Formats: sequence, C-alpha cells, structure tokens
Amino acid sequence: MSRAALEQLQLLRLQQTVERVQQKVPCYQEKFARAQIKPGDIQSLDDLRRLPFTTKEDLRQNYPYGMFAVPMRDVVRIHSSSGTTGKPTVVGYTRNDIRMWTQMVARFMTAAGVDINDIVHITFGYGLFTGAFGLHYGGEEIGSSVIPISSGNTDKQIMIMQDYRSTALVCTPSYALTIADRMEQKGISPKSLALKYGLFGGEPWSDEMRREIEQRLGLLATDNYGLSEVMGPGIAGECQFQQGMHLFEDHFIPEIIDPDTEEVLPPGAVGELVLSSISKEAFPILRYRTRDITRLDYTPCACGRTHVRMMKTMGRSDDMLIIKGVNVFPTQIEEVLFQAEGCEPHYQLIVDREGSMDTLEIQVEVNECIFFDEMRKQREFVDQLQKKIMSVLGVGAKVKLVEPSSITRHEGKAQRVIDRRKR
Ligand code: DLL
Repeated sequence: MSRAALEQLQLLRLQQTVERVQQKVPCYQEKFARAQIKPGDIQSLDDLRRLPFTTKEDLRQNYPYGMFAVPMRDVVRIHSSSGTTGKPTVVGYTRNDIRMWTQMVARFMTAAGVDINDIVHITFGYGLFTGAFGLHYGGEEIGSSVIPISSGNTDKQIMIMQDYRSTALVCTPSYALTIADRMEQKGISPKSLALKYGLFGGEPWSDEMRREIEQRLGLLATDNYGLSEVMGPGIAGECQFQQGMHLFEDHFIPEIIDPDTEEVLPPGAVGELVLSSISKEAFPILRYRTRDITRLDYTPCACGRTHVRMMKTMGRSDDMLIIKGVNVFPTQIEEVLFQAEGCEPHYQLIVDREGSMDTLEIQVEVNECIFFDEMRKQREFVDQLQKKIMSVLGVGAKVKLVEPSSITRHEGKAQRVIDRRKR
C-alpha cells in the first residue's frame, strides 16, 4: 500500500476508534472532556497528538474490565500482561479481534520465512501470557504444523525438536540460548535438528546475541515485538532482511515521544514508542505509552514491504538504569560482553549503593578455558572488559567472572537486573 493510501485508511480507522471509545469507555470520556476534545476534532492524522495518552496506571484503575468497549457477551478471549508488580492488566478480544490478531501474526511469521511446510515449535507458556496463543493461531493460519509444547523441560523440548523435525523455533531469545547451552552440554549437534528459523521476541536482545544464536542453532533468527496491553505479539516483526521490524500500520499508529517532555519527536529520532490501535473492537487503546525506547525507520526495505520499521528496542525506559547519573541500558552492556571471546552469553547486572555512590557489578559466565586458566590471564581479561565497558557506558563497572551455568536460567523472559538500591 502506498503511504498516501495507508494514511487515508489510518485516518478513517482512527476517527472510528475515537468515536467508539467516546461512546463506550468512561475512562476516555473523562480524558476527552478534560482535554476539551471531541471526536469531530480529529480531522487529520496530525490531530492524533491532541488526544491524551493512555498509561498502565489507567489500565490498573479500570481493572479488570473497565476499558472494554463491548459487552462481555461479545468477548471471546481474555489475556493479561506479564507484569510482576501489582495487579495484572486484563485485555479482551472479540471474534474479529482474534481474526485480526491471527492475521498480524501470520504476516510476520510469513515475512520471517515460515510457510505451509514448516513445523512450528512453540515454547511459550500457554496461559494468560499472549505469546503462545498469538503465535499458535498465526502458525495455523499460514497452514504450518504447530507443536504447542508450551514451556519447561528443556531436554524434552530438544527431544521433540529432533523427533518431530521442528523447523521453526518460537521462544524468547534468552531461552533459545538456554536450549543451545543444553544441547552443547549433551553433545547434540544443531545439525541433528531440522531448524531453519527462529522467531524470537518478548524481551530486548542485541544483534550480537542474534549472531550467537544463529551460529549455535544453525537458523535464521528474526525479531518480533508486541505487548499485551495493545494486542500481544504481532504488532511488528522482521522480514528475512533483519533490518528492523515492520510495524503493521494499517492496525496501529506509532509515534515516538520524548518520555520526559511528552513531545512528539520527528521521524528517525530515538524515544519512547506510543501506540494507538485503530481496528480493535473489545479493547481499543489510544496513544498507549509503551515505555519501550526505539526509533522508526521510514526508508524503503529491500523486501518491498511498505510499513515502517521499528528498530530493536534498547529496552524499556523503566529498565533504564541511572548509575552515578549516567543512563545505562542492559543491552549496551550485552553488546560488549558478546563481542568478548570467552564470555558465555549469560549475564546479570547487580546495582547497589555504597554510601551515596551507586555501584554496578556485571556478573558474566565465562567458558571453562578462561575459568581454569592462570590468574594473570583472568585478571587481564577482566581489565579489558572493564575498560571497554567504561568507554561504551561512560561509567565504571566491576566485572565478576562466574562459572558456567551459575546464573539462573528462565524459560520465558530473562531477568538481567537486580537493583538492590530499591530495598
Ligand atoms: O511479551 C508479547 C510478546 C510475546 C511479544 C511473544 C513477542 C513474542 P508482554 O508480556 O505484555 O507481552 O510484554 C511486553 O515486552 O513492552 C517490551 O518491553 C518487551 N518486548 C516484547 N517483545 C520485544 C522485542 C509480550 N522483540 C513487553 N524486543 C514490551 C524488545 C520486547 N522488547
């Protein structure tokens, strides 16, 4: 679709959504009244920025069903966010919403290479989390054979992948590495598997981590993005050119804002992603502050798809650590670690405070040869890493080498940061 045609469609769908929430959702009625805005005021896409933001707090206050724009008899599915603090946020889908979601997921899976001949192995947990059901329906829509193995038991995952000849692995990037580690421990070669594609999402990961996974599992790894509040997976996904995730603009309008001033930033700027859904029925959401920090690239993609590309996120603005006043994203550290020979791709950041000074300790697993090597070599290795981190972050960190497999593995999203200052 050309951009002009796309924008026309977006405006029409935005106007319909604004009208619907004004009629059906008290939270938006109040927000619009406070901002002195009426649905008729939305005459162009630029008028979007006149609408108030929606935040996680709004969803919490309307827990569980207060933001729904349809009666419960029209809701056919309920999911919720994976939030670890407070009440989860609840999202609902009508039959049409499920169809639309399925289409979006089928789109990015197709862009990643999956087709009717593939055997899709889904290791996300089937439950309230949107990951498993989202990918499952998309895979079936394409006509691939979906294995709903769900999460847990890495040995069994590997056995099923070998025996059932799985060709596409669906999980978080950190779990892909856990699988690679386990295979290595058991002396299983990736060549004994039939994997061709890895569709990874649900958490931030660097390009260095991508190369590592690709090499160790012998597959093409693509990134896909989504969040439960807005739909789940399928908001954006990479094509085989791996140059950022096509964001499905016929159903979502993205904006990038400065998270502090809330000002909308020009195309290409780095900032917080804000999303408006423009075709959802049960749970439409306008200008949702995702807290994810990224950049949008409007230049054409080699694949020919015209939707804007969302670059890998640096993380969430609420994951950003402020250490001695310097902003640090865990993914920046990850890039340095992955470039160093001898580091295993498992790490954890421990942030603490001594007196009034912040401290950052990076615990990183190293492979056996470094671990058992001479002390002098270990010290040199640590020194080099510390210097590199200092030059990349602009703030010092203590690097601590830890034994292989000593950092806790997660089947879903990895926990990279332990911030003891919050005690
Ligand atoms: O993680 C939905 C999902 C499932 C996406 C499976 C992809 C695959 P939530 O649990 O609500 O939903 O978490 C959403 O996870 O705001 C981001 O901070 C992060 N996130 C999701 N995908 C990516 C990604 C699902 N590809 C939150 N890169 C989002 C970076 C991601 N962060």
